[in-house]
Amino acid sequence: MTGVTGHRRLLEQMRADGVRHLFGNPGSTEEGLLDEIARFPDVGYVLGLQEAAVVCLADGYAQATHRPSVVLLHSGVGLGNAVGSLCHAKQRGTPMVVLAGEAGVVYEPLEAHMAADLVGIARPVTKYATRAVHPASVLRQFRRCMKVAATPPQGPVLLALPQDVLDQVNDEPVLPTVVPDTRVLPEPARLREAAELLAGARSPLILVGDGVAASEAVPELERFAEAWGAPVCLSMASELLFPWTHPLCDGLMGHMFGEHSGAAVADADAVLVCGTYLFPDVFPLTGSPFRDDARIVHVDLDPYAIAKNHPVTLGLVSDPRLTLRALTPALRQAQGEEGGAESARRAEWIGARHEEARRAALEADRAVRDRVPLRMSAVAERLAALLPDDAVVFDEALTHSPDLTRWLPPRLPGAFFQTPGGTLGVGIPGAVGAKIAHPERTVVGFTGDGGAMFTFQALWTAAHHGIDVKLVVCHNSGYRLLKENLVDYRGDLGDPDPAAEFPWFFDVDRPCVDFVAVAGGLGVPAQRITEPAEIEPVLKSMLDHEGPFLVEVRLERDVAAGSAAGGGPVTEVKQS
Ligand SMILES: Cc1ncc(C[n+]2csc(CCOP(=O)(O)OP(=O)(O)O)c2C)c(N)n1
Ligand SMILES: [Mg+2]
Repeated sequence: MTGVTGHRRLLEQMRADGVRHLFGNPGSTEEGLLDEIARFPDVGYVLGLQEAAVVCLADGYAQATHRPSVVLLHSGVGLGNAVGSLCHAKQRGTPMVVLAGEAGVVYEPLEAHMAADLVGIARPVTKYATRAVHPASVLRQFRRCMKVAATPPQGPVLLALPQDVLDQVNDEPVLPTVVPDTRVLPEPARLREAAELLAGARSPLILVGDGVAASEAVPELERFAEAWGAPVCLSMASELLFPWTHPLCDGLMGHMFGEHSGAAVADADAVLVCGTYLFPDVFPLTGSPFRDDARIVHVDLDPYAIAKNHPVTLGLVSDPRLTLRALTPALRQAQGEEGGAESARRAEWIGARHEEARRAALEADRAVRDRVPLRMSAVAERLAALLPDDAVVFDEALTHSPDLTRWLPPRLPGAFFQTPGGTLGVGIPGAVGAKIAHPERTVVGFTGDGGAMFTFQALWTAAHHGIDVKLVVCHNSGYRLLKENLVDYRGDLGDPDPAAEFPWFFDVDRPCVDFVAVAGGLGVPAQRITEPAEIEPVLKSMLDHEGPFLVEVRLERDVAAGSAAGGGPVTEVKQS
């Protein structure tokens, strides 16, 4: 055959789009494409040993770069393994293009072995799913996928690639993908209207989500919150949206019970919602939890998210950064001098309340610093002193996350990632992916002993590719979050002793998983911390080691009654 096949053209297209890594697990239906990869040393192949882990590796990389990552999976079985991770990617809006190989269009009528409806499998867990069927449009479809994945609201997309289509000569032009510019502002009159609705509030509230990070609007959000004297509550947050050290930061809202989200907004007479949908709970309230007289302004690049479940007073399809930047002077003007002074007094009062709560929580941590079994706060306190300022934290510590983030409070955009709830197992591969994106920075990933078991294959990927990531398993020998949520559930049913006993299968302890051995078996050196005296030396060995390293921390497993309570200036993660 003369001419270039679709396999090579597709890789040329990826190169033109600046794709530097293909995250994959190979199979026989993609061999034409796999065989071409060696010709493209600038498009590296990152080998993952299970597709759930492969997608989470690509997810961490995309989170850390805000650009689409590209994944290459094998047929229905590979895509099937990836579905849980894609649920997570869709929920958090990860820009990602998933390519899935299949034998060929010609084999479809034969219902050949392993033929599967890839588009049908992917559709519910992607933003867009399509299949290449002709060599005149393979690159066209790839570019469309890149564009759809990268355009707000970002998300994962699927392109199914029948090998017989790519085997043919492909004469398509290779052109960089065009992503539309979405830096859009509302008309000045609408901005004034928004400012007037918000000005004069006595109990204002800001609810933000990942759209703020996608728009790189953190400094603008700070200025606006300060001008309005409003607490900022983090709704769907999988990265830094607002510095947790800022006096107006009210913490995470949680993702479990609508009553908690409802309580967080119940008193507000004016609410600015920005870059999120309401409410991201597993059990959301069906009625609106807002006050009847609350004035609600929702700013989002995703029109679907605005007034999705509950009415708002004014919806603006616009870019968070530009809108917050323009809204701040408009608000100052609408507030007038007296209103501005009132907002400043309120900001001071909120800040003092948060500082008092923070100081009390740190004091409580210090009081249990030497306890055995260990508290995660004791480890986090020591780690905070050892980490460089620009270290990247990837947090899937679940029930230990509040202990962790009290001592390592996220401060800088791009330096903190967190599971927003959903699929378990994002922590280890997510940190590996983030380290691939930031090889020059220290990256530490945290996961639970439960979560770690879903995607520990990514340890091998780190060892194989020499990815110098640091990983901490918060080992409490079980599914503590499920215990906490059961305490809540029983409490709601009026159980007088809701923490009395739990289903035996919430414990994962006979045998207790030995992560030092698991990591060793996958080529990653590891050490265990069980006693306070071991904390500092083991953390130092981890940070001093060149190459991937895992630390298993044996932690308390008890659950206190009422530990799942939400709302207020707490940093809490609730997952399903
Ligand atoms: C793929 C998947 N399966 C099951 C669950 C349900 N689930 C939510 S939290 C949890 C336990 C997590 O345990 P671990 O990671 O050890 O954290 P801990 O709760 O102990 O802090 C489980 C099983 C889930 N969220 N995702
Ligand atoms: Mg656990």
